[in-house]
Amino acid sequence: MLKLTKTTTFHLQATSTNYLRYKSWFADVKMAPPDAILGLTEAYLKDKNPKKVNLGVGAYRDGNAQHWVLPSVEEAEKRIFSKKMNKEYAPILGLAEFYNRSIELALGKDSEILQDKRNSTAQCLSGTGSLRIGAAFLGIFWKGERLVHLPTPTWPNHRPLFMHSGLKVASYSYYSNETFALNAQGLFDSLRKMPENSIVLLQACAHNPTGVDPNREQWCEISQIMKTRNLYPFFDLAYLGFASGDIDKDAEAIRIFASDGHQFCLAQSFAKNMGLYGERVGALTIVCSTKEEAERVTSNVKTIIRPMYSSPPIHGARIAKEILNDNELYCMWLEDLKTMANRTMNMRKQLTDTLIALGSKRSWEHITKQIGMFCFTGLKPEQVARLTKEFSIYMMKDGRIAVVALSTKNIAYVAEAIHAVTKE
Ligand code: PLA
Repeated sequence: MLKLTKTTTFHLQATSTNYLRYKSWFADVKMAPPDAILGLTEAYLKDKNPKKVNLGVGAYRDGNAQHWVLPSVEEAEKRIFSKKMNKEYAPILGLAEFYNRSIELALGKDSEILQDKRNSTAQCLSGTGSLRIGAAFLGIFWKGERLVHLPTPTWPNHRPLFMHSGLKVASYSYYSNETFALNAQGLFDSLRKMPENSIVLLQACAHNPTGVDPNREQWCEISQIMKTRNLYPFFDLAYLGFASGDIDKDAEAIRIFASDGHQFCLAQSFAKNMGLYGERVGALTIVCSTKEEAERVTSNVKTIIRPMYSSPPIHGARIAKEILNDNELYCMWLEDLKTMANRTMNMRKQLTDTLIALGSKRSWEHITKQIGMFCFTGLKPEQVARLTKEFSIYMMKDGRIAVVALSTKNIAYVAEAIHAVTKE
């Protein structure tokens, strides 16, 4: 007869089939740290302070601090529902009418790559899933230096995403903490020093978290250096149209690289620019040297996707497909993009003006100079800690705030709190 002590009773639990569970398989699994961004939402939701503000995750809010379903998306959904469509599986590569328009949006209608059919494109699970399938493909087929260079700083998910695909990760200079601007010289020097045939992750527009992008000349210089050094570009395009409200302007970097003859990977997301966050709509493109090479690449991309999640979800891709294939909806969407970009720029200005009106002596010029969803405030980790502890304002430790989450409802409170922790 077993003598049950306090510890043994913990391990020995009778189940409905009446046998005893006697050991743990995962006893040595340690608690993982919360996610740097989504962990903030978890903490925010638990906070009881009625004044709490979540400036962590980049999710657009309207003037009333509410989620915003884009009118173009609402209209597309109405049309989809009226068609009473089925719920069959999508093909492994997803909906062709979606992903073909998606890549056309990035490369432009007159793209030679598209005319030559040198693109291997697949619908994937939003930006993250597109990056991840691209990384997995490179993890298997990359013959060069198995090293991906990431900008400093970058979106925290880039590092694990490439590492989980069996690639090593290194950093390159990007941003100056002194000038709050691009460290162009440092960036060029970094590129010149990288081992040839390695991979470089480039954020195509609205760099996360800094909100600082190279200008046209600087992109041209980056493209030339990368060509001379045989470096492989992997573009992350998570904010097309969101940076400036203008698709062609935001696609400038990619089009420069395309016309310079680079072959590259491109991960597109429709989370932010169509507000389809939870629908997980995105596309991966691998630009190849010939149509025949693209076909071989595509066949292998399918073998990566199939055992991972089989095929992508259909609803969000149908929405994007409707918008991208119908002129009236497309024009509506361009207006929606402008609405989001303009409100975001307006919030930047209001935040700066309110800080100055409160008597802040610091320079906040960078808030309006930066673009996209985020502002890299320059706040120190201890100031961020005070904002969270004393004011229930949730933001990334590196000082990044989601400007898109500011509204007339919370901006005065946020500005007062920032002023309180930054005045000497
Ligand atoms: N790439 C960059 C540069 C991003 O900022 C994000 C999202 C993604 C890819 C992936 O987006 P998706 O998978 O939703 O399409 N960054 C957010 C959200 C907005 C997040 O961390 O998941 C952010 O708050 O940084």
